[in-house]
Amino acid sequence: MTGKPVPGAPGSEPPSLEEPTEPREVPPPKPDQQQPTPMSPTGAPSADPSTAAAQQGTYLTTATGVRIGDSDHSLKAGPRGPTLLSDHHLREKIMHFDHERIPERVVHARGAGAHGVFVSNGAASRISRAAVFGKDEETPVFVRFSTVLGSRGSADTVRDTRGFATKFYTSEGNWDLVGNNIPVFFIQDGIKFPDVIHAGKPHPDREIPQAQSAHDTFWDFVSLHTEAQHHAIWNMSDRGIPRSYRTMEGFGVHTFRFVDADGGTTLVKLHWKPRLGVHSLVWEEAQMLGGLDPDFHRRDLYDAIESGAFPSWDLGIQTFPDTPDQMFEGIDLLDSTKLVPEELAPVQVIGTMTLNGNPTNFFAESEQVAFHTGHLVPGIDGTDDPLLMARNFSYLDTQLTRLAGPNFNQIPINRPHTAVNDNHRDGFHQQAVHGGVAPYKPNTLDAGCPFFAGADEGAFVDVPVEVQGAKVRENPASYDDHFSQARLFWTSMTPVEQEHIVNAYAFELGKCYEQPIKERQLRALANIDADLCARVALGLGLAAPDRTVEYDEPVPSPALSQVGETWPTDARMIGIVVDPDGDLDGVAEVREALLAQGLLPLLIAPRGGELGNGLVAQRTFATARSVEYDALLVAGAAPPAPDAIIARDTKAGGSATVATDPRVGLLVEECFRHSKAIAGFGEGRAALEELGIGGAGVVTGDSGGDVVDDLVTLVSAHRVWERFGTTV
Ligand code: HDD
Repeated sequence: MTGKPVPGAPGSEPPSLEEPTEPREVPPPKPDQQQPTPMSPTGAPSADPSTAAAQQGTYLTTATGVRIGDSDHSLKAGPRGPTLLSDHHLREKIMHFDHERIPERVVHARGAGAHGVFVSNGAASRISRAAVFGKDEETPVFVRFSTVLGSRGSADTVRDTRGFATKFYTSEGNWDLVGNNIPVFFIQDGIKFPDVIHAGKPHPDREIPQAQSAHDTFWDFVSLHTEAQHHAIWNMSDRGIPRSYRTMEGFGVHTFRFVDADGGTTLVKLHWKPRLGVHSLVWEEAQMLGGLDPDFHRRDLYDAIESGAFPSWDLGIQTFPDTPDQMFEGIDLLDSTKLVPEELAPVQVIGTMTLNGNPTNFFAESEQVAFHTGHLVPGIDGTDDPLLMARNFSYLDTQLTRLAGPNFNQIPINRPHTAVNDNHRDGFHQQAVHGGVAPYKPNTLDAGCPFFAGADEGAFVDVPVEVQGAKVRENPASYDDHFSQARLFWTSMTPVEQEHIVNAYAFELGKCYEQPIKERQLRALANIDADLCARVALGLGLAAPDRTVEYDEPVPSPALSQVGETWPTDARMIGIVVDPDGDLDGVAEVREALLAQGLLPLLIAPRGGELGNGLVAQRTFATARSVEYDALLVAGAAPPAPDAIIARDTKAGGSATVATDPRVGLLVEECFRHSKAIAGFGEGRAALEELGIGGAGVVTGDSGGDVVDDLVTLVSAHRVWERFGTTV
């Protein structure tokens, strides 16, 4: 692992607390932060890009470049007198501030982005002519992860689908892959999108609950509109509460069409496979984090990239023959409520994406990035999936409101890294100074420029697909199966995962007020699985109904389960509980050993500051909570200071002989309950014994060296799976 030291770690530079008094050089903008370079009719840049930086020069100025000597006091008639209307600087500063907010995204409002690079291995170049798939081709990318339902300030760890949108700045223009962390969608036809979102968003009268599906309107819709049942069971599974953006799969969901150099076509589904594996929170952790650290996922992504633990994903494709019926093994490839099991069509890796740069400015990049399913490049095309068709309209349209005009592709983060010569002119927020007099075709006055490209010059060529049929508002018969793949998902889960699904349904439906909605959803669950239905019904105190539909029994797909494998542990967080008067040599040793293996140890001590031996407390007993860590290592558990305001452990009669700070007890007990690995050595081992913590997933030893390797092995399995079911 490379990169900057962990903030607060020994050796890192302390930040200066004073505002510098001498002017210093402004860092240069990143290349993609330049304003669009206006193109001349011949395609040559016509303006000096160096004048386009966001901030230039040393001194504070007005928006029109006039230097300012005071920005702290408004212009007044005397120090206690009224403020003067002639203070242009005041008016301009406040006017701009008043208009800083733009409408949040109508869905996926809450998110975080990062820069990176996609490197193709060339495997897809056999079936797609897209330059982005050339062997060893490197393409800059910007990715934005998001929740769907919550507003911009909502918590990261709510139970929801996650967006996974990638903008590839290819040498042939931008390609956007606007996917989710769930491979299927709630609806088959995009015309239903406002319905499902209105149902999922907070109730219109009270505007609650925020960012969650545990309410009547959501389950009213899902239980009536049963094609949503497949997506809903994914939401109720651990996939609905990811541990991190870094540990999520991504899916293009729709079937796309790849086009080779000869015009030959192949149908494909796209998958992002995280190199760190697919991991989730447990529900209690997710709920706690909503209060303790609502920015958990955003922070995790940012910190991992800052620490040099760059997250990466393999991009893979499932391929299918482009047959006229667009079916594969009985699965309709145009139905986005269906997936194709990996056991039937293996995912073939075609490249790897690594996120290696945080945004410089959240608003400019993560907020203003505008994705669009219609942003395709030669060699990648869509299909007639009615969900995709509606999206192609919606994503263009929504930017007009959100980014206030048609020139949003000129915003630096959206700008292609290739020449733009589009004949679009004027409009709100036009940034380019277009030359020429003939933004139309054909023309003679600009010498016929710009010219049409042929296929050999990289033009996007539409696939000449045959279309026919009467105009109808109907679905094909294959869209009528709403339950078989929800059952496929349920039967592919391990018992632990099934238990989590049952608990999630019982929680969500338990939050509904309307009895008929709960009963109707139980009828849908009966059509998925009798045992699932009975267990949820038990939790709700209702009778389990019988199934009402028949379908062929699906073959389970083990690839859908998250349990059973081991994964790299890069940047997994290990809390180390330290007694400043204890074995600091041992602490330094385990800290180094964990860093050497690429994990991120965080020292937790009774108080902040230097602990001795070059060690610095990064968390205190007051600021640390278990949910931040993937595992806990107890090196010491100092008793509370005599004047501590916290309550003493009453188990020990409140006497000063208590060996373990109760806040350490809470840390350990929560980690244990959430089936995380726990280790203790020396004084820490005694603390674990006093707390009665032992069994599977708990390792102890005399020294740190005795426990580190076992701890890392446990973390590589993500959870101590066998402990689930034995805890409350
Ligand atoms: Fe959508 C945003 C993913 C169906 C309409 N969608 C949005 C984002 C993601 C998705 C990841 C956030 C992009 C960002 O970070 O800026 N959406 C999906 C997936 C879908 C899907 C995987 C189904 C397979 N979406 C869908 C439909 C419609 C929309 C059917 C409308 C007909 N989606 C939008 C939108 C958004 C959006 C309203 C809000 C902000 C934006 O587009 O730019 O237009």
